[in-house]
Amino acid sequence: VNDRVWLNANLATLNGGEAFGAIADGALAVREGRIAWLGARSDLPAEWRSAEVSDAQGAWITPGLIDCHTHLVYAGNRAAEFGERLAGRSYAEIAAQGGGILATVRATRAADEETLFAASARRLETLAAEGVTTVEIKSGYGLELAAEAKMLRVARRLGERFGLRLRTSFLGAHALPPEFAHAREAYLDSLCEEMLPALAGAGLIDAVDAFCERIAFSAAETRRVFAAAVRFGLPVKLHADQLSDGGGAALAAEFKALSADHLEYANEAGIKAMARAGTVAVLLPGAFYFLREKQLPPIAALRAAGVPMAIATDANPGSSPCTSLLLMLNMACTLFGLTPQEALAGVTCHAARALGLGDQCGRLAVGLAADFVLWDIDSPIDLVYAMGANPCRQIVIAGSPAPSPQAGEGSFERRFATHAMAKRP
Ligand code: DI6
Ligand code: FE
Repeated sequence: VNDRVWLNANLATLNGGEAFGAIADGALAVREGRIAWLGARSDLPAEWRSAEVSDAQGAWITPGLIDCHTHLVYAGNRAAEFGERLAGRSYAEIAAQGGGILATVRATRAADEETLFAASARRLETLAAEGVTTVEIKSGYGLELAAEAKMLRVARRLGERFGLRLRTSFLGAHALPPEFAHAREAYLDSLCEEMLPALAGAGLIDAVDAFCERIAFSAAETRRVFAAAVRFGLPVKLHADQLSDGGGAALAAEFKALSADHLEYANEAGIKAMARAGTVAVLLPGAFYFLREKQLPPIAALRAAGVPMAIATDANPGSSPCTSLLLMLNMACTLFGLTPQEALAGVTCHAARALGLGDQCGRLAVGLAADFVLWDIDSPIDLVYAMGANPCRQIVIAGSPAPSPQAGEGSFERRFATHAMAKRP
């Protein structure tokens, strides 16, 4: 692969500091899939003058966007349940009566692997078309070994097919499956002693997640799952304090979790513990919006404590049927009061950290993967401002330009896959 230098671009590096770490009229040089040099074009070293040139034609370049919390792989949908919620039933009520997550578990268990792959690929196509180059996908709609393995295999295959960086999280502790309805301990035995060892052994898990909530698993139960993760050397993440204060933030910090997610009801002590542990706060404005929650996440306290804030879609059929990370940028500002710079950092550098990838991607910096996006915008704030627009012009992953999602024949998935097969081993 030849050296290539991108010229005539404005760079939003997200390397800290003010104004998106912007470099006007910049140059970005790529060698062997990594960023080899970046800076003002006038400072470009002579050795790069002979590299192949890509003219960015005045585009802004940002790091590839990172969606660090999704439940993108599932079958069926819960549109009817949405109707019921609009008529007054609560999310917790529906869950308690066997709907909610368990409705999706039934559909996902019943779906064959190809059907599950096809349904999930359609969602990923939409998500990726907005400049997303790294995606996290959780299991948790199988809740038995075979179905959890099926979900995780589909997630891995999606990553390969789309040529994306993909991280999987095992969310066996998402809900109690019906066959264990009166045997919580037995389900946790099976999770810790059967499912986790088998799935980790098959290389299907990058991290372990749990839903710590009154309607799901207690802090003590979560602790057991985390202890098992530690035995397998796997990092943990946590759905923490979404609907009530269950001490999730402190628990995540205790296990040096990569991230604690949701956090609407997190308390001050938990937030301080997260800061000390280096645990990222993942904010999920789509779920807050779609469930019409009233309790805002403690943004001021997170800021004051210096906890990095990431933003993700939480793409899932029940609480956030959303495949637009750009819309989440807007909602993070309008609903949660983040600044546009905080929002963009939330889907780049901080999202990378939330996946343990902070030294690999999420910023434009020498040595990191050449994952970046060219946007037809006047300023990075445009990405946060517009709702339902997609100014993505081109996506580059590991230095390889992907075809434009807007142009050409056939589905993006097919074109992206052709590209991925041509360019990647
Ligand atoms: N919290 C959420 O927001 C999703 N899972 C979780 O633990 C909801 C998943 C669903 O309703 O299907
Ligand atoms: Fe979630």
